[in-house]
Amino acid sequence: MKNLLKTLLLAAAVLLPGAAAYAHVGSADVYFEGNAGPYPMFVTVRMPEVVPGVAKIEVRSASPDVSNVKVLLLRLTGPGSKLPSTADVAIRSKEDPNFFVSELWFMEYGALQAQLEVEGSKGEGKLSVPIASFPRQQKAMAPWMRLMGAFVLVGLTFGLVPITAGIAREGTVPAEAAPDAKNKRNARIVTALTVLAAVWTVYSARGLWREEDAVYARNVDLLKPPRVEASLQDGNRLMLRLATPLQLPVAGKGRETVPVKLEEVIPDHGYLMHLFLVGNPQADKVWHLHADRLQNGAFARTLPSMPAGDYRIFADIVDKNGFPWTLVGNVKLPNVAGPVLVGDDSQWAGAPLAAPIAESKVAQLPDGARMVWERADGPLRSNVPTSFKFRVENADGSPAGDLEPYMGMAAHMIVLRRDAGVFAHVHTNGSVPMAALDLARESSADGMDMSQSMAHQHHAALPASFSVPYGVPSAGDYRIFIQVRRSGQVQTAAFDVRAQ
Ligand SMILES: [Cu+2]
Repeated sequence: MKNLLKTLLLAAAVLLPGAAAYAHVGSADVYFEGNAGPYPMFVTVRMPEVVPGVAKIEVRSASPDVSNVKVLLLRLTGPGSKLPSTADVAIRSKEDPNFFVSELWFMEYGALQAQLEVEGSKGEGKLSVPIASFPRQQKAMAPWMRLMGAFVLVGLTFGLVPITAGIAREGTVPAEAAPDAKNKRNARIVTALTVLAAVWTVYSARGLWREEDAVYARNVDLLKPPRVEASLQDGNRLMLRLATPLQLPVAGKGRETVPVKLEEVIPDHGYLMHLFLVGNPQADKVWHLHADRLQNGAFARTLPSMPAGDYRIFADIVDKNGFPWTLVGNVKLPNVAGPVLVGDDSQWAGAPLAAPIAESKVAQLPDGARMVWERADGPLRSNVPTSFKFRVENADGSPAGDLEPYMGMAAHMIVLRRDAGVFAHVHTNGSVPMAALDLARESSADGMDMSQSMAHQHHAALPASFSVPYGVPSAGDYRIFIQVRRSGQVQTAAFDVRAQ
């Protein structure tokens, strides 16, 4: 009975719009470019808003020789990563033979992966796409469904009353005889008992329903971007602490959670924490720093010289299971005097985000060079998988020849919506964290394409043009920062755009 009710409750969960969540803020869908053996693929995972829920996995092959794509879902790490379910055969589009779509049920929270098995004229290939699965909102039940549920529950339960009473009154009475006094008395007792049982059943079903609802609401809350509290010590040391401990709920296990320890986060492209401090509310200054972990799970970072002001904090970490969290917060700083930026730390300052927004496609770089956003004509559309293409050119317009990997990658893109409801830190292979990608490669080492591994990118001469696969999740004004390294120096370009 309990399981049946649970199934009904889950099946009936319909909802209220709520704030979207974490790992990247407000940007849950996965955009990923990678090779399945010989086949370059652009994969988009459209995440369900509720879990359990159905995700749509869209696969676009860059080459026309792919004939078949299968997709299966499994955990990113641990025993579950070795126990694949049956693969779903993706449906090939009739209009576009290079486009395949698969729909998969997401039942669990946490770090998962979609494994693609691709067949074509060049043989087989595999590709693993890390996915962060979490419920984003709780939906209110539609009134008609609420009414129907109540009717079924109350109607069926109390429907037992006349049935049991009838059995008690007439079950033992011969066909043509009438029930005697004893039969009638039994019937009254049975009626009373059945009514009591029916009331108890409906009452406990209501309790079970409410508990299930409360647990789900709590899970949505636990997986919202965690708040970080910031304080300044010794004039320039920024201390970061979680407002409440991180917990990953376990789907379908009531109030069970797994604690996520900051002591156990894993490095993501070389650092445990990518710390972004963004001028608030103008987005006219950005620092991309890397904080050190202290023994008690707190993080700290000695700040460079910074002007007084209000700053938004976005701090990206990846837990040991490959689940990415973006910690968010605010800090008011006085004028800070600190050391000069070195190594992979970087900074940008520019014009405030204008209102109304002034779209830009060209950004000046420090030495007279510029970065050009090769944007298609027309507005930027939200939720459309897009290759954000950029080109770095010298002052004379020739392609820059001095691009080097910055933390192992050609470029880092930081996407910020004006109201900070969206923050994403993405790379040339997409929105998945590099640390999760490394875990996916470890967990399925057979036949995986390693050519994009960071190790292979070091010391390579990089082309002046590159692209970042991503889709902005919602309409609004965005500032997009692109960070590259040229001749040993990190340079940042900013572009403004309104998405529809
Ligand atoms: Cu990055």
